[in-house]
Amino acid sequence: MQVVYRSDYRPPTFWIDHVELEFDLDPHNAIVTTKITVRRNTDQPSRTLELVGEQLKLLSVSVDGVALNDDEYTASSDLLVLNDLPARCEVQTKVAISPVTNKALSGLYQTSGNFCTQCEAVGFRRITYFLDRPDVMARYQVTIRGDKSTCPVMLSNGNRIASQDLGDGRHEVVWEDPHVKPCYLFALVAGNLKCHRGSFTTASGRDVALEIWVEPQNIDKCQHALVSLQKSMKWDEDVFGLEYDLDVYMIVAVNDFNMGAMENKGLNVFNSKYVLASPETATDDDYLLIEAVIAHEYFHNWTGNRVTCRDWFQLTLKEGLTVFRDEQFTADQTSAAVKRIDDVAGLRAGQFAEDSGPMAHPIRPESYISMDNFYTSTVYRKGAQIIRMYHTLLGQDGFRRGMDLYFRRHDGCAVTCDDFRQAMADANDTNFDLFDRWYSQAGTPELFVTSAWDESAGRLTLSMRQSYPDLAGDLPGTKDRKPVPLPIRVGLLDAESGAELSQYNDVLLLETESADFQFEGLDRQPIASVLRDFSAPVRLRMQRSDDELAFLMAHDTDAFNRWDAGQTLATGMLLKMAQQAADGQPLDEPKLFSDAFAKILTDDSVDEAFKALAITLPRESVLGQEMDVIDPDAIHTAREFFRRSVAGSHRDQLTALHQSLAADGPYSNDQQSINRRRLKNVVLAYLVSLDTPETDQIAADQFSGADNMTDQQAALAILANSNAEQRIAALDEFHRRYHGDPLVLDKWFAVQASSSRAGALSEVRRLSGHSGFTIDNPNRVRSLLGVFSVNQSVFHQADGKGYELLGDYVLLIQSGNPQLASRLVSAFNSYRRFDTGRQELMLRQLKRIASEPNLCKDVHEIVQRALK
Ligand code: B3K
Ligand code: ZN
Repeated sequence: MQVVYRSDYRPPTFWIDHVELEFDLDPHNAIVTTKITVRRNTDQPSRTLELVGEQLKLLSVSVDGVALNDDEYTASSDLLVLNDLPARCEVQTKVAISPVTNKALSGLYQTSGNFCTQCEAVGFRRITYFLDRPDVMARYQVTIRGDKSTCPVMLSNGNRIASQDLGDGRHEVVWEDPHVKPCYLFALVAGNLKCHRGSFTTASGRDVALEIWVEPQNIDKCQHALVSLQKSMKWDEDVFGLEYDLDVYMIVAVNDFNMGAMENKGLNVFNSKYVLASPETATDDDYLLIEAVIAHEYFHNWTGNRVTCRDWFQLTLKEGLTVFRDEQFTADQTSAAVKRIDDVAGLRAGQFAEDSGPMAHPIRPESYISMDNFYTSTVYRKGAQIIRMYHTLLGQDGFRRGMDLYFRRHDGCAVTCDDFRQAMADANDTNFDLFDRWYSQAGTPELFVTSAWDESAGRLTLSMRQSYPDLAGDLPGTKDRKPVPLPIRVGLLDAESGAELSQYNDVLLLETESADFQFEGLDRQPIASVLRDFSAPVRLRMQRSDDELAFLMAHDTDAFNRWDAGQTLATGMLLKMAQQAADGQPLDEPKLFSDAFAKILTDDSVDEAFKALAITLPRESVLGQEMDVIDPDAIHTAREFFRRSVAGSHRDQLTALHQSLAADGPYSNDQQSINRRRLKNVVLAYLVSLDTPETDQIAADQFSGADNMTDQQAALAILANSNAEQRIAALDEFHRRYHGDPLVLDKWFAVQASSSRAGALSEVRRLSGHSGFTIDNPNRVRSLLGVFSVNQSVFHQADGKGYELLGDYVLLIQSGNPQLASRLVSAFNSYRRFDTGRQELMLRQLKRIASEPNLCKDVHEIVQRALK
């Protein structure tokens, strides 16, 4: 299969200045007529224009109005080659496509009977022959013709400039986008949709119509999305001086979508999961995610659309930067500390794991077979951490200067990560050349820190050293890796009072392999707090006693490190217990953590959301990353024992706390109520871990009495993971009530797929045969199989039955929806980290998948990398 290399980038032989698209919509036989005005690229003199396609049926071609004979071009379903073209001309093609059979959800497809498109990265070629690459930017005019009855609404990018009734039961609408854009930002939506309207007045006084388009039954669930959009628009003006640039901003919610959402110019298409919300159907987390995804796609209007990527290897240019922007936005809307902790927990669970397996790649990859495989947590989340480091080093004002220069230089252009780095450096008269290494090296650096105290000199020395752990296999970006620039935020605490010694607060910059940093003039030995706010995406390796960690957990003024000290403390204890479990020894009581746990719960200086995070134990998969050979059973036994033991020691306190949190009045979605629900539900999980009729009843009561989905779903998930006799009744009741609402039904599947009770795996197998399950809907597949595949102790059941189940579904899904299948198959990427028995069983599935005769290239690429 063809490998694309970053080093092979060449500018196109022609530019496209203008695009005129005409769609005659039909589910089986949609006709797309495309007129492109092309201009030879004088830097790349060639008279040949190669337009790519995919699964297209070519009906006709003409140049400057003259139809070509068969011998004047060569064409296949995926390539159209025109020779001897003049320097400027108009090329017209007509093709037929079949939206209703398009199960890949890329290109033009149908979802719940409506038409919709998805073009990033390379879906536009499934609509028409084109120069389907982001550096070709053009103006678009789009005419849509469709049935008035099935497609009363027909949308595309930009402004609606004309419409007419065609008299035969069909009508026509014409859209024009005044901005140049790459074809991956093209969008079309047509169907039976209703609109929730709002407006926004920009800083310079322009009125923008805001339109959220949804299926009629969902019209009451759009207000949160609308408010989120308004907040995002305001925030981008306030923080970055960026205004919206069209008269209308549309968001369409669709049920079948491969990812979260898509930032098409002026016409975002969203997975309905990230639009629709009501207190009865969406949890607090859903509300938060909706706000974040709406913001993310809106922010792309500048970071992605106005300034886009020269080629797909530069994806982090727009994604890392836009994730950074949405993280800052959420931090400003909620709590910066809690947001940071949530993000880092996600980074460690997903990106750190990716960075240590066969899919490890630099944030700017070197090669791909399917670009869709590189929409990864490395490109997105690690990419955002790299952007954050510029911000940490430059401060908000310096970062803003860099952004301003970036837009001044590159507005309307398709550029590279180097261009961004250069703008940041030039605007601040500094040099970021060493940052290049972050873009070209894969793997998570380890930062080793030791401290030395010189009593007579009153001096503390922190010695720091960075290195990369070796990765198995010959992976790109892992040879001859050099030290990367690491901003390391450090503070010192008085060892007796716990007070911050604020004059020592600093951001140290480690740019070499190792360096010593000294803190002078200290009266007595302080406690160092290192890598505050997680100022660099590394694994911190610092020898600290349990007492020192407990001290930081109690006193650190940096909320992130306060939380992280607790996590590190718990991790150490849990790993020791896992060893005891594996050796058949009795397990130690987690005394030190348990004491700290009780203190946090009564600490008035932190909010409930922070408390919830501080008492949440590290995930099983994160604990696994710290073992030489992952032992899922021992980890599970240890973590369950740990939880039960802490709960047992504080049963009365937890019961009282749950009771007082549950006594809050009716549902409200102010921040404090959200925080209190979050804590309440973590506390409930501790209580139910005690496995007693009384504690089960607390969960059952919460389930049946809840007036909002957050409390109800949390109680259901906890019951689904318990031996409570109310478990089945709760699951049945939930299903009875919500089976008609796809997003809530997803939750019903997900809570069962995340359960680790005995027999959980056969339940997942059984649910895959449930009448509500379908492989045609990505949300449904992810809520059952995606959730199950990260449920460590169940997926990695020693007999390999979990692997078999996933293997079956990868094979079933891959021919229809390659992107979805390739996400699922990635669960096998960690196989080298397990014992030989499990390795064998996972390899068996990988080989079984690899030997499938018509394997799609997405899955092929992941499996080949894993097997290498
Ligand atoms: N840019 C899209 C992702 C497209 C994924 C294509 N397989 C959503 C986002 O990151 O905002
Ligand atoms: Zn994005």
